[in-house]
Amino acid sequence: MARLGLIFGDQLNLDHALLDALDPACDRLLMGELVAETEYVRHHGKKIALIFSAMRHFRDELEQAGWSVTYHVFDPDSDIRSFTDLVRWASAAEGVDTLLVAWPGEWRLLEEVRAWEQELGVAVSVLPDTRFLGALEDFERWARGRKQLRMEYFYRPMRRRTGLLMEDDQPVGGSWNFDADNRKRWRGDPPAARPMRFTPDATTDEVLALVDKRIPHFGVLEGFDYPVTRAQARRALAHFVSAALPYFGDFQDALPDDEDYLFHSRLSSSLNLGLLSPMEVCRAAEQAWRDGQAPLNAVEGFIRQIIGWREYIRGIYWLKMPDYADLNALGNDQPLPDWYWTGKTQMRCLARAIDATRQNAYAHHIQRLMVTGNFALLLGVVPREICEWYLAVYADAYDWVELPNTLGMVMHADGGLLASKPYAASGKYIQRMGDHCAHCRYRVANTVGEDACPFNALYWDFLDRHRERFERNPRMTMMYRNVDRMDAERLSAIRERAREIREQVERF
Ligand code: FAD
Ligand code: DLZ
Repeated sequence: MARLGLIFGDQLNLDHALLDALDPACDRLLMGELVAETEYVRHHGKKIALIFSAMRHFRDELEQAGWSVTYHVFDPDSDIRSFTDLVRWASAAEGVDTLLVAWPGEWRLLEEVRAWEQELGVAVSVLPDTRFLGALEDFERWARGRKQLRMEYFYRPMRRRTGLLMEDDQPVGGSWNFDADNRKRWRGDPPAARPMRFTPDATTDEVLALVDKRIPHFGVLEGFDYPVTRAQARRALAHFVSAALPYFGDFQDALPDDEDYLFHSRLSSSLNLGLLSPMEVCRAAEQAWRDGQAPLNAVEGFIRQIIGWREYIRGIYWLKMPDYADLNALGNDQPLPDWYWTGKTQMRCLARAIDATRQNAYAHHIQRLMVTGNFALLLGVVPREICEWYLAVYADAYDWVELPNTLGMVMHADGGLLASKPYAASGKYIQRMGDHCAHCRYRVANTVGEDACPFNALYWDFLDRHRERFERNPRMTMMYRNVDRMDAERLSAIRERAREIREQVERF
C-alpha cells in the first residue's frame, strides 16, 4: 500500500502528525508552491517569499532526516496549479492509494481535501493539526451551551490546563489579568527593542527574485528579514524575551509615530508557519518572569495573547465556518478606500500604519485594531472587502486567524459573537496612545469643519446610526451618555460631515 503525506505550506513543524503516522522507509511526502495559493488574494510579496523560503528549508530538513519529499517548485506554466492538481499528479505518478494530510488552516482547503476521495479515487485521512494547544473538539465542548463566548472565560481553563503562571491551581500574583497596567503611552524611553533581523541566504534570495519577476503581489520586497527556519525563529524568540518582553506589557497599546514594532515580538509569522510551538514560546516567557527578567504584567499579557486569543480565535473560526465569512450584522455597504492599498491618505495614523504594512508585511496589533480596523468599522466598509485586505497584506495572515479578528473583533459583523462591544474609538483615543496627531494635517480637537479629524465625526455618527443595536449595551452606556449631551444642531452637523467623508473618502 503506497502512502503519501501532503504537507501544507504553513505546517512546517517537525512534530507534524504526518511524520508520526508515516514511515520514511516506505512512504513519501509531498509539498508544492502553487499558483492558486498565490492568487486567491493579492498577497504581500514578503509573505509569499517567506512561505516559499520556509517551505524549501523545511524540505531540506526533512530530506536530511531521511524523508523522501516530492517538491513542486513554483511554475506558472505548469498544469499543476492547485493542491487538487498536485495530488492528482502525484498519486498517479507514484501509484498512491492513501493520502494523509493534517487539518488545513482554511475552510476553503478543507472542502478541497474532502472532495479528493470522490474526485481522485484515493483514500484521504485528515489528522489533527499539532500547531495548537487545544483540539477543535475541546473548543466545541467548551462553547456548547454557553450563552456568550468570551475569551477571558476560555483563557482561565487554558492557564489551568497548561500550568502556565499557576501556583496551586491559582494564578500567580493573585489575578488572571494585568491589563490595567498595560496601557502606557511610550515617550521614547526605554528605546524600542525591534525584532531580530535575518539577512536572506541563497534560498531566500532565489525566492525573492522569483516573486519579483513572476508573481503579482502587493507591497515592497526589499529589506526582507524574516526568520525562515526553526533555528532562526528560536533565535528571534530568545532575542524578544531578553530585549522586548520586559516592556511588552507597559507599551502594548502604544501607537508611536516612528516605530514599527516597539516591543512587539513579530513572532506571529513563525508561530503560524509551525516554526515555533505556542507552548515553547509561552514557556520561554514564563521562565523570564521566574528568573526575574520580565515583570508579571508583561509576561501574563504576552502569554494571554497566545494561549488565550490565538487559540480562542481559531476555535471560533472552525466552530462557525462556513457561514461566518458572509456575516454583515451592521449592514455595511461602503467599498474599501483605494488608499488602503497605496497608503495615500492625509490621515497620519492611517498613512503610517499602511506604509509600515507595505514595507514590512507587518503592523502591530493596535495599528490593526484601532487604526486601520477602527476606520473601516466607523466608515462602514463591507466586511468581505476589509477581510480580503487583511488576508493579503500581512506575513502572518491565514484565514483561520485573520477572519475572526477582522470580521468579529474589528467589524463586529458577527453581531457580538466574538467580542462584547465594537472597538469603536474617536481620534482622541489615537491621540492619547501616541503622537501621530502631532504630525497630522487634521486637527484631532475638531469634529466638524474641513480640518477636523475624520475619525471624530465618523465615531459619533457610528454611535448614532447604530443606536438601536448598542445603546443598551452596558459597556457602551458612557458613550451614549455623551451622544445624548449633544444638541440637535451639533448632531446634524456631525451627520453631514460623516456623510461628506463617506462620499468623498478617497480625498481624505
Ligand atoms: P505580539 O503583539 O508580540 O503578540 C504575541 C503573539 O500573540 C502574536 O505573535 C500572536 O501569535 C498572538 N496574538 C496576539 N493577538 C492575537 C489575536 N488577536 N489573534 C491571534 N493571535 C494573537 N494575527 C495573526 O497571526 N494573523 C492574522 O492574520 C491576524 N490578523 C489580524 C487582523 C486584525 C484586524 C486584528 C485586529 C488582529 C489580527 N491578528 C492577526 C492578531 C494580532 O494583531 C497579530 O497576531 C499580531 O499583531 C502579530 O504581531 P506580533 O507577533 O508582534 O504580536
Ligand atoms: C499563503 C500560501 C501561499 C501564498 N502559497 C502557498 C503554496 O504555494 N503552497 C502551500 O502549501 N501553501 C501556500 N500558502 C498557504 C495556503 O494558502 C494555506 O493557507 C495553507 O496551506 C493552509 O493550511
